Amino acid sequence: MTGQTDGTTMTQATKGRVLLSVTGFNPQRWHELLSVRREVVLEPQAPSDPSIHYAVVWKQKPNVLANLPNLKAVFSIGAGVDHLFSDPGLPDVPIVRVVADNLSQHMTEYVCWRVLDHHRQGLLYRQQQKRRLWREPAQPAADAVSVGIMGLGNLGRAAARALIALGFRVNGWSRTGTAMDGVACFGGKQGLEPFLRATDMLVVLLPLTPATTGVVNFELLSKLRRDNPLGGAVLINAGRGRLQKDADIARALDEGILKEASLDVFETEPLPKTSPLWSHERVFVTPHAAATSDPAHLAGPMLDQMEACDRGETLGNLVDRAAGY
Ligand code: NDP
Ligand code: OXD
Repeated sequence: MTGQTDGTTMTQATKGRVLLSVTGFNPQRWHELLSVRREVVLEPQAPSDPSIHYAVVWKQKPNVLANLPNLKAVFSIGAGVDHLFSDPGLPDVPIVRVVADNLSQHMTEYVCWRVLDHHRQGLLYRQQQKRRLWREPAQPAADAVSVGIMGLGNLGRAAARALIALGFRVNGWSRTGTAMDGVACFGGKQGLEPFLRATDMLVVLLPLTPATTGVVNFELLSKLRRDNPLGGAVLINAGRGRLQKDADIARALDEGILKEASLDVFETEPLPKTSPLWSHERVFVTPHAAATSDPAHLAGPMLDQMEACDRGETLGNLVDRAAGY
């Protein structure tokens, strides 16, 4: 039960209900955890169901939110919100996205894992092991390698801090070019080329918006620094698949523009079985698994925010609709 400011008491039954609208995974755990404090439904009773005050969504069915008259806010189950904006019936209510230490920690692990594997020549050692070869290649120092992070937001900054602690030189590119200690920061269109020219290993942690769609293309990859101690440029994308052109990455690898790539996201997901990226010997594929939202960490803070909203307080972690992230 939750006390209200007007002295009445809100019970589970009198609080607005939560619509949980998810495609692509089983929402059972989210259902259990959100139901602890609110009634949760998987479908509105009618398109204009007045009992629904909040929606918790991941790739919701198009138009399911369009006509709910008492909807106060939509909560994205992920940090990214492109899945919401692709719905033509998205209503004009506040959108809250995931910003959580637990998610940043997972993404930092993924980024450090992939950066270190490329840096410490994991691919070469796996090939040598298959051939029972006992050979030690030259090992560049971390401070001889520049990792450039495209998208220096919550996840990019957390990864940058860990990479700095590991000894890498870190560059960051963002829309505004906001400064960060220990990172050479570049901003906007004019900052992109100098950022790329100073980067040996590119980590993409951008949101997908109209401005970023397809940005990781052949032309961009051609500007990365190839003459470096790693013996070539490396791409790591854990942002969104439609930031990149899959075919351009394959071409860049085959033409020696890229040495290796680690890809967690793809233009089409699941990655079609026919994609040449699956079998490319210099590509490391993971199935959009770099940082998965954990309901055990996220459902409680979402319910807290719903209660704050009911009390008339401002919501946190709001999406800027004009910017698209
Ligand atoms: P934030 O909103 O905190 O940060 C976004 C960053 O991207 C900011 O630095 C922003 O610039 C920058 N940016 C946005 N648009 C542009 C642009 N047009 N040009 C240059 N820079 C731009 O997002 P998060 O760090 O929380 O998350 C980033 C993305 O990671 C998510 O949107 C999602 O797509 C992806 N993700 C992937 C996961 C996975 O498992 N693969 C898991 C979780 C998230 P500025 O600082 O100036 O605003
Ligand atoms: C997210 C994701 O955006 O998991 O959080 O992709």
